[in-house]
Amino acid sequence: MDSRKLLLIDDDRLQARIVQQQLKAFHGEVYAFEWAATYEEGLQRLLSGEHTACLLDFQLGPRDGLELIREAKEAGCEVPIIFLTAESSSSIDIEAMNAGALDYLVKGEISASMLERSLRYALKLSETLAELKRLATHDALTGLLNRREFNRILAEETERAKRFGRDFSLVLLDLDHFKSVNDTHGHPAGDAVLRETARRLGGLMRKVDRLARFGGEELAVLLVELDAEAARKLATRIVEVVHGTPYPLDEDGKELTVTISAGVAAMPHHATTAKALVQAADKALYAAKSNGRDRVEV
Ligand code: GH3
Ligand code: MG
Ligand code: MG
Ligand code: MG
Repeated sequence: MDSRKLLLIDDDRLQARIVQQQLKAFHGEVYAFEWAATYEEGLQRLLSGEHTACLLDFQLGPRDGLELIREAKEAGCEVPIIFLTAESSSSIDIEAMNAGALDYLVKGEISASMLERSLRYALKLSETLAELKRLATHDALTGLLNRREFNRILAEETERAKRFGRDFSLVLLDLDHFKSVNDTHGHPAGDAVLRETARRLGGLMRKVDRLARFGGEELAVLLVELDAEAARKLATRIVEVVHGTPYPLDEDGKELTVTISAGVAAMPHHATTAKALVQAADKALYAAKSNGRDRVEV
């Protein structure tokens, strides 16, 4: 069973001991336990994002847990927070839920089973959120980043490149005569070619590179710290890895030779905005198509 980490933010040492004790009663599941005794330490730990759930006390010295929830949410924290209050049915519970707490437990009334139920709920929620996030940022057919997420990353990278004077490059790719692949072998075969192309490209990327499905049969690669010449070399390898090995077709061992064209543009050499960079790469891609396809243009 994988280890999950629970964060308790509470200035009361006794409460910390009770919770830690109750976690031991869980059915064979390992919950690592971390205790923060102050507002500042608690917030800092919470923002590390390494916890499955957080139990948060209301009274925390001169500040309170409501403030902490709001501050954490503002900083983008997505860890489910379970609020601990001193007495039941106070307006503080409602305020805590409104501020973004997932649940609340009344101190002194917390049993191991209540804690377990609340934590299971929190865990389920964070898994659901993670899945929704994946669906919103990735393309279902290829598993690559979708265009919206790629554009977000591109804008972020453009800002970073400007601020720190770094190079980065964009490669736009478009499968050649893809309409005829569909027309000749059927749409499912076309889908398989797209998936296989995504897989082959993934094998050429460094961990920091970002690969996206930009449109129908168009892919995009963002290459950090690579100038136009280095990006051209990588794009050439992409073109070779597509052309070099025939793609298997479903029908009795038949194979299909596929080619792809690439357009490269580099920041800041060809453009200084994300929009202009995409335009420059698109123009280069158009040139690759006009010059005979199955090639790279910069
Ligand atoms: P070119 O070399 O000029 O790029 O020619 P092309 O035939 O690839 O270009 P065109 O833009 O005319 O056709 C693109 C084709 O890609 C048409 C469309 O049906 C197909 N396509 C787009 N998305 C998908 C997809 O998800 N699956 C499949 N199977 N085909 C797709
Ligand atoms: Mg307290
Ligand atoms: Mg196209
Ligand atoms: Mg095409």
